[in-house]
Amino acid sequence: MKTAITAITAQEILDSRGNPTLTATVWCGNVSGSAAVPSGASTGRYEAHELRDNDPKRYNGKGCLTAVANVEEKIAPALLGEDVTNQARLDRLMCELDGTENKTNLGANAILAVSLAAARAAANVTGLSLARYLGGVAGGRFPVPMMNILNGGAHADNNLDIQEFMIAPVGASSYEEGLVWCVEIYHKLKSILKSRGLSTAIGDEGGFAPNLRKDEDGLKLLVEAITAAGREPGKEVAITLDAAASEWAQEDGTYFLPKSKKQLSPAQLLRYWRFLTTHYPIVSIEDAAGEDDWETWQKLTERLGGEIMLVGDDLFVTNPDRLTRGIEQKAANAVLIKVNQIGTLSETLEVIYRAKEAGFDVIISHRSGETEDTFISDLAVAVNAGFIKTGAPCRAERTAKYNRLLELSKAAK
Ligand code: 2PG
Ligand code: MG
Repeated sequence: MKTAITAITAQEILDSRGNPTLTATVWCGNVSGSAAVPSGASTGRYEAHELRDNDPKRYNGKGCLTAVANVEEKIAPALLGEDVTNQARLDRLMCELDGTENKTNLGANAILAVSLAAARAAANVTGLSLARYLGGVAGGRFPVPMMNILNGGAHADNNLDIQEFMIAPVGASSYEEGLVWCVEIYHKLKSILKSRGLSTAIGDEGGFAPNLRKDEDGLKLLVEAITAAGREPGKEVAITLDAAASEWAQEDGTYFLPKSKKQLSPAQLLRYWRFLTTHYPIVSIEDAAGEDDWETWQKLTERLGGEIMLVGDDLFVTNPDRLTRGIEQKAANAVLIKVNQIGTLSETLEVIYRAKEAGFDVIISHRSGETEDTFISDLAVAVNAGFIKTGAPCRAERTAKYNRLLELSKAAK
């Protein structure tokens, strides 16, 4: 059987923030597939366990040698001889071998590396692109990019509390056209910042990270840049935000915005989002409330859900159970998908299809700590995701994803 797994190897590599992560390679005879695992900075409390060595003398405790050893010494023996195209079984075997809810024993990073590498190996064995292997004849729609061109929050050392100010070319007729628009806007934004003596240094996801008077000024800048690039704000290019408000949530249920040092009650937070969405062409807010604040999420969805996407990232952590709760309670109306939040491809697909069934929008996402791996581009096309969020058109780990989409798009013509 040419699809039988004959070897699995792994090694430690570096991510875009200079922290270690790992890559795994799954072999079927002389055909192989590799995949690397990303890592977040604004990590949700309910994400699957990212296994680190915790050896303070090496990489400040962040080494991934234990995860590498788990792949080679524990996962590999359990999967040898298995059919690489039976993704659901491979993922189930790894989850059983781990035996914990959060993948604490083997590490979600170790499991994910193998899970994704197996899919790549399977695609290579069958001679299909990863997108075609994952999506079959049903896939093939290209996502609208959400480009994070202004960075704040935990992703930059500036004074902006909102983590991501993004542009989405909702009026473009193709992925390529949208990409051109976004890149042109990115460069316009750079010129505007420069002309005002503001910093054009970039944050973790390639967006600019200037100090501004307040977050609202970031929205003004985006509208200005969109207009300067000859696009109509809202109609052709809309704004999307990731507040990453779990970073603001306090024990007592209030919100503290650490950079502006503002304290907001949930009701004030709601009013803030209502104000911004009324005055700016915002079509989506991610993590507009904290990961435990289901009540505010419900209110937000009730009040703003008819007009914009309310995207659960830390709220859902790509977890089927948390998403089901959100669907039942009408908290949010869209889900952010990050493969390493849950740790296997099968569970990721389960969440995507459950979301779609419930009428939720699906946004496939990178992490702030990324690698050159472009798995998420293929995944987005395979599942016909509405959007992909993978940073600014800057920094090779971000552009790799956009470039892979260009490649897939050309191949599809
Ligand atoms: C997010 C992500 C990606 P991080 O919050 O959506 O943009 O950031 O990977 O730091 O969690
Ligand atoms: Mg987020």
